[in-house]
Amino acid sequence: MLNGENLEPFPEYPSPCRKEEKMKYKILIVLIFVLSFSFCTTTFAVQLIVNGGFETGDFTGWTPQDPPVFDGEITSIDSNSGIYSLRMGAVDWISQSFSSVATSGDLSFFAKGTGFSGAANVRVDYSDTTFDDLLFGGAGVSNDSWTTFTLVVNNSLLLDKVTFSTFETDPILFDDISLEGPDQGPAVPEPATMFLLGTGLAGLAGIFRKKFRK
Ligand SMILES: [Ca+2]
Repeated sequence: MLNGENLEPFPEYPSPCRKEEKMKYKILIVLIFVLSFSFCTTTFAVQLIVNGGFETGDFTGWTPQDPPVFDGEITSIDSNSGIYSLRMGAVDWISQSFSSVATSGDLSFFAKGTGFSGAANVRVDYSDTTFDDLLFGGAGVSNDSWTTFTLVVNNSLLLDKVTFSTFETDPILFDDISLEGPDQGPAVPEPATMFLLGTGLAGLAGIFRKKFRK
């Protein structure tokens, strides 16, 4: 009697090919966990400078010297990267204070003279207590090209502010100012980030699982 209700389903025996697919799936899951772990243990340095490339087109994050002494401006005439840079004239200064305080960090920036004779002089102050005088160009070397400076700030002071000053009568341009604080240890993603990461990985695992089952 051919009655569908009485027919026993064929038992499912795993084929060697199916076993191999399951093994691939397990390896994939292990890889995902390893990648997740490395993501969670990566250290990161905090960028302390806001608007270091001046790409907001204004002085956001910065405190310029009080006008009318300050005749600097954000200009789109020239830049090291992006559209804008900071142009400062004679005896101008601009500073930025940080909400987070660090004891050391790597300060880097680009500066460019405007082709005047002699060396261009730029002063960088840290927290109003120490400074570096930097010269570029001069003695047959033009200052009319973007020059990069990297200063390792490492002192016992609390670093909460940097100031850039110019002393030339001709303008000097600044761009891409960056101050990275010390490594903050393992990155701890926010719960929302972890949720997105988790659902993304689960989705990825699902896609591979379906693929392997085909
Ligand atoms: Ca820029």
